[in-house]
Amino acid sequence: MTSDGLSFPIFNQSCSSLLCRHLTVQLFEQLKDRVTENGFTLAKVINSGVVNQDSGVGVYAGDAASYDLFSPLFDPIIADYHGFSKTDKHRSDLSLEKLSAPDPDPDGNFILSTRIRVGRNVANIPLGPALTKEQRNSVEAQVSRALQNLTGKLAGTYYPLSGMEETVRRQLIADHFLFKAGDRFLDAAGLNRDWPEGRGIFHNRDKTFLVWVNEEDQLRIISMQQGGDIEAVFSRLINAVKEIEKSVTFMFDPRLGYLTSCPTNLGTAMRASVHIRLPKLGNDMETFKKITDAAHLQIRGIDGEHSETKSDIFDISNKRRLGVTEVDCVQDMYNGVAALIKREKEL
Ligand code: ADP
Ligand code: IOM
Repeated sequence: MTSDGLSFPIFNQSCSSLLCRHLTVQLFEQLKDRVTENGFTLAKVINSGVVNQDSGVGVYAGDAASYDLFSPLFDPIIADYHGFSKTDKHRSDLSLEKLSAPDPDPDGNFILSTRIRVGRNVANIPLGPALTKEQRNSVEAQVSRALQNLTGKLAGTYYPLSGMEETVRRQLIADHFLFKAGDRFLDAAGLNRDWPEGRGIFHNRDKTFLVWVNEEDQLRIISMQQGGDIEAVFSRLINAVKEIEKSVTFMFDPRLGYLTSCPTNLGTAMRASVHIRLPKLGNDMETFKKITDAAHLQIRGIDGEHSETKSDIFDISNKRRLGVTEVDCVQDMYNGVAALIKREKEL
């Protein structure tokens, strides 16, 4: 049993999370008494995957030290998800000129919208799952101040979640701009403590540049727009990240890249996605999955992670984020989406 009272968890037969695939009794015994300087324990690392057995991954880090102290569990999960070994080293590259992604759907028949986001966390404080209320509020103050200094097309307003009108909040979620409340995966990871205090959203006038504050990561920097102009979306994101980095220093590890609370986001912390209508491939999931697997892409429902696909519109994004550069992430997405459109036209 861990010092905070957890025995080796029982996983359902249907559980296929990376946690249940990699946590052995031996590993549990090895790690059960370890605690980081911010009080993060094995029980906290695995709680989300124990409570939510339908997790894809099921583990969260509370701070940079979690990735070291609990590395016998994190490293195999990271290797499994990203194909990144213990001796690999992450590389970052945000050069627009290296990307080749002309609009794969210039007539607008398939792609509804394109979105690219990166996760970021402030250096020298814990990650969200171990953040105190005071630390979270001070992240909000620091980040909203930095965002207020943005000019030109990035200029906008920060809207705290506390006090936001319910109709406005719901509309922002329905329009795919804002995160949902009460996510059970984040809840069990300790990421919803003191909700809604310290959380909010910044956006420019056109809602093409947005920043989520204190959701799964302290910042999610987002560039999005209607249609399939991937290069324009990437260009805006690069510009925004560079501007924000002038006033906020982010947590970065020479091996693991940008550190994030969920190991799926390590490295680039980038998810480049399109919402795309594919009625024919949607009826031939075997072919659909063959193309997305070959291109290292993930299929999600259009209402966010863990949402069901309800129609013939899918969220298609890069899966690998660590050990590949930002350019590679967007290129993966472009290549796969171009292949999907080609196949859809043939069917
Ligand atoms: P994240 O990308 O931050 O991991 P989710 O998958 O939960 O998170 O998506 C967050 C929100 O972003 C959801 O409302 C989702 O519909 C929206 N979204 C994601 N990709 C796109 C896209 N290409 N176009 C429009 N909205 C998108
Ligand atoms: N990123 C995180 N929300 N997710 C991978 C959770 C999970 O399904 O384990």
